[in-house]
Amino acid sequence: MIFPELLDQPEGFLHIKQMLGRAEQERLVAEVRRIVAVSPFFRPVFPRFGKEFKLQLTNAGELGWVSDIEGLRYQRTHPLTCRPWQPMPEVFREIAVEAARRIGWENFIAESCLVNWYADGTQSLGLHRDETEKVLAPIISVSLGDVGHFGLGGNEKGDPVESHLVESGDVMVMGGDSRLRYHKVSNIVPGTSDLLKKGGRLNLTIRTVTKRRPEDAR
Ligand code: MD3
Ligand code: FE
Repeated sequence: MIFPELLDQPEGFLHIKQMLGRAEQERLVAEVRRIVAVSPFFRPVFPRFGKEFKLQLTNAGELGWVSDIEGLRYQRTHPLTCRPWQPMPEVFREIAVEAARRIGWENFIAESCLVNWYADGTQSLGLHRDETEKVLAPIISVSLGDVGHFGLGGNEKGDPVESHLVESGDVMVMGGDSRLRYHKVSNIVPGTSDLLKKGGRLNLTIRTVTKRRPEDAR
């Protein structure tokens, strides 16, 4: 089967606009509320300098991504409560498996879900690449709430950045030769969605961190 989204996409990067309908978006938000009740959002700091991130985050799954004065890493527990992360919701896993399949990646392993919260228009995420993971499986991104601007760069920090509008219900897949591209998030537009009562934008990134699929065994 050929998916229309596979046409006209740079290799490995896929933006599936409106993959999720309103009811499914609401289910995901309910899961996030459940996660946050046990694993509250926290504002991490950058390694070495200790400057705070603009956004807040939490995680679900076996491993969660954290940043503190010591460095960037995945760990099994919340940095403030010291309790294990909540299990990966089955609906997160299902969406990630389906999205990964659309770039030809079968049997995606959902080991970690990083939940980013951009509370308002002042919160953003600077240009970076995701390289804390031990395995270069695709990363699946789910946008919920207000519209944001996702900037997709290249493999070098100075490469041109193309801007994508990301709306509630959009899913992006970053795999193949796009997996290590630089990217950023800026200009969340307040009042563009009524999904979240308080407004703002939630982003879920569903990730494989350490596990290799049987077919990747070398
Ligand atoms: C492109 N989050 O948490 S997800 C992040 O909307 C992060 O919160 C953004 O970047 C957000 O690290 C965007 C999209 C994303 C994730 C990984 C990528 C885009 C990517 C890897 C390669 C290229
Ligand atoms: Fe990233």
